[in-house]
Amino acid sequence: MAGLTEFRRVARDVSNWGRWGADDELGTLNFITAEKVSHAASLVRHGKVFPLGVDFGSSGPQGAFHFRHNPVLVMTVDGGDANTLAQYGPRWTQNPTAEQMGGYFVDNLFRFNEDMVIMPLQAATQWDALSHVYYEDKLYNGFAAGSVTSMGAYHCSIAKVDVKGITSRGVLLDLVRHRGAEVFLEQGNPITPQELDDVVRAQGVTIERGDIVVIRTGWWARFLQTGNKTEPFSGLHWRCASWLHDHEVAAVASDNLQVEDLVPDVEGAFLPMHLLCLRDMGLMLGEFWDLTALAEDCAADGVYDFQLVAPPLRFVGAVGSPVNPIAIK
Ligand code: UVW
Repeated sequence: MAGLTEFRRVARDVSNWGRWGADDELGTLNFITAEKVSHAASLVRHGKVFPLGVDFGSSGPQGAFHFRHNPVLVMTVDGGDANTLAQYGPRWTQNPTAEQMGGYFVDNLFRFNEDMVIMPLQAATQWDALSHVYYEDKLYNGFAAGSVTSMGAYHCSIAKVDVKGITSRGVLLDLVRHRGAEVFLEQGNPITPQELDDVVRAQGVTIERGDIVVIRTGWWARFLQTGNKTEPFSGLHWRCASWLHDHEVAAVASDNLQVEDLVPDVEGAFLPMHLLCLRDMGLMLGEFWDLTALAEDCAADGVYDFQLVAPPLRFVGAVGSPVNPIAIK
C-alpha cells in the first residue's frame, strides 16, 4: 500500500493547475477542440445509436452510500384528479389549487398529467463535476473548498462545463472481454495502467488527446442480474490517473459506482483516483453508464471509437448531474 508521500508525488506529476489559466474551471475538457469535435462526428458511419443511460427509478443502483437514495417520482397531477376535480374543484374555494384545476377540467376535453422527481444528482447515470471531491481545502485549480456553500458550488459547478457540450471522440475499453470474464470484474484484481495499454493494443485502437475513455467492467450487467447494489467490483487502480494524464484524456466513465477500484491502496486517502482526477487534474468522472449494447457492437465490428454526446443538465451550483450519454457509430 502506498503512503501519502507517494500520493502527493503523483498528485504533483498529474496536476493541471494553472495549465489553462488561473480562472479555468473546465480542466481536461480543454483538450476537446473544434477539430476534435469534427473528427468525432466523422466517426458516425452507420447511424447506429447507443443510449448509455440507465433507468432513473426506485429500483436504481443506490444503496452503497446511506446518504444517497434512488429517485422518487411524485405525480403532481394524474388521471384520478381530472374527473374528481372537474366535479368538486370549481366549488373548492378554500383550496386554490383544486379550484384552478377544476377550472381546467370542467366542461372541457383537456386532461393532463404532471410529475416531479426527488433524487440526489448522483442517483444513477451521472457526471461528477470538478467540485464533487477535494482535499486540504482546495478544489481543482486551487479554488477554495469553502466556495462550495449551502447555496451550491461557486467554482467548478456542473453548469460551468456546458460550453463543452460535452461531446468528443469516445473510446470503449472492454475489460470484461479482454479478461474473458463471464459477466463482470469481481473484486480483487484492479485494472492497472499496463492492462489499459494491453487492452488498447488488443482492440487495435489508439487513445488520443481529448478522448473520453469509457471503461467496461460489467458491473451494470451484473446488477441487472442480481439487483445487488453493494456488489464489490474491480475498477481502475488509482495509478491509472497517471495513464489518463499521460494520454491527455478529456474525461473517463465506467459502468460501476465509482470508476476506480474500491480496495484501499493509499494509506489515509479514500478514493485516491477521485482526488487526483477531479481535484488535481480537473478530469470529470462518469458513473453507472450502461455499456452492454455498445460493447456487443464494438466486439462485432471491431470498431471501438465513436462520437460520444453526453451533456450534463445545467443545475446551477450543482456538484454533479444526471446524463443520458449517447454513443453514435
Ligand atoms: C463519491 O465518491 C463520494 O461519489 P461518486 O460515487 O459520485 O464518485
